[in-house]
Amino acid sequence: RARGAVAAVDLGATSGRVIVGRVEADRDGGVLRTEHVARFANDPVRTRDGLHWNLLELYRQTLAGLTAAERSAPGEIASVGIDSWAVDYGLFRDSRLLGIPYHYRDARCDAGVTAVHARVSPEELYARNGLQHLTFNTIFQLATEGELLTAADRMLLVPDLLNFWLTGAEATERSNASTTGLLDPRSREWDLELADRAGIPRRILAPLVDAGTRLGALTPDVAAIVGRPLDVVAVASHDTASAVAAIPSTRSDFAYISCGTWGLVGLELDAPVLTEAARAANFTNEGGVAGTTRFLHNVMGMWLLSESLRHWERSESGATSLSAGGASTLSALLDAAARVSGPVPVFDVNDPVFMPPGDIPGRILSWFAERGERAPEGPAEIVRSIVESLALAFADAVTTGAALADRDVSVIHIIGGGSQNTLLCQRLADRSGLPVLAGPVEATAMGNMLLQAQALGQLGPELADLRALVARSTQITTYQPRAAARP
Ligand code: LFR
Repeated sequence: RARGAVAAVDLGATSGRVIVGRVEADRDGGVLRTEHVARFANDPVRTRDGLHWNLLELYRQTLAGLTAAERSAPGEIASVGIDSWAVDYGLFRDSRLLGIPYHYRDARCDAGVTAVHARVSPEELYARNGLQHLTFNTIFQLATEGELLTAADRMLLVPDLLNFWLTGAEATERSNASTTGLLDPRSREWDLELADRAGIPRRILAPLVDAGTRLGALTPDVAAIVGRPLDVVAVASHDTASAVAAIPSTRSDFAYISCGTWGLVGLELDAPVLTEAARAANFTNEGGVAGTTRFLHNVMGMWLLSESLRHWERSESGATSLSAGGASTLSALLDAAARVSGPVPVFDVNDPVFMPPGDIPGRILSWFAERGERAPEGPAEIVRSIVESLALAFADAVTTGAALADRDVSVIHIIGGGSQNTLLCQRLADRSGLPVLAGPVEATAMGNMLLQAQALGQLGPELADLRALVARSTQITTYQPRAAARP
């Protein structure tokens, strides 16, 4: 077996981290040991033309993180892999980045949706690309680019873009390509005819590669910064694909919630479900590792909590009312929310009004006011209402996904940052009537690392080999449904 550590660069919508991992063999089949070597904020920047990712800063942090990784394990790192959120991209001409990549929460996409739908009906689009309708799907974003699209000779999604800057290799990894709206979910090849009809030049689509493909070594100037010409591997570069790969399950009748900024709720299938019912329910067919389909629905997720907290911390009156309640951090707020007794009103977390950054608590209150319903009062009740509404939306999506795919579900795995939220996990168990298995928190980075370990031949070739290793390497918490607590 090849030896060596691997480094995962995992970029989330609010923060990034670089983790070094080693598969350590033991009698029971080995475990993954991990060490965080860098953490950094990912703060978007609003300019006159909209909301952007600070991509240069993310690249700088990636270089700094890889330098730290090399220092923590000198000479030991066998490969590096990058994953991030999906759909967003940079356009290039002659290898030069054109413009500053947009954030998917920017409000520019409506024109792109209208333009694409005028050429390809929503029904046909779904039959061809299997994607739930999200206004920020790459195909719609590209349709808003105008002249820039005419000038461009390449489009690279965020992880592929960073890989290009690190190595000079231009490729699009398939799990993330599956979120563009331009990939055929059956053949996993670019749908060039669809691109033609949507007015997207074929030349901007890079060659596709599968997760696990070696892209090349760091270029000499990058290697000089990092300390060594490390090898870069395309991992399942869509963060959700890496997270789902790391579900610590040994069975197949599970639903999952990859719970970070978003709550991605669904099932793992052998083939896409492209029915009209799946389209109407807004379920997506994204590409997973080892030929699997991630049949899932985007639920608004922890964004509602993190952005509410940011709003309260920003606004003076909020800060006063928070400290008056003795709760200034998320964990204190969640404790207070757990103590709220009596029924708490719930709202539709997927209402698009909650998409843009800003005053989420205010928008929640307006949501109730517009419907003439009683609204939650004060931060603790608002937080409880968010948690209850998320648990309800998650449970509903599990039921809907199982029905659409005609599958039985006996357990829900929740992974990612949201798996630490005990109130959410318990209420999900109560509302779904199913046991909820929580953890690992760092599922995405683990999936990233283990795919590299697999490519190095350090573990068996099956998805089951990878998952068994995660199960041996993490503490899983079980939440049983409480019949009396069902709403
Ligand atoms: C989660 C995620 C979702 C995708 C959203 C936007 O981080 O990747 O899977 O729908 O971000 O890219």
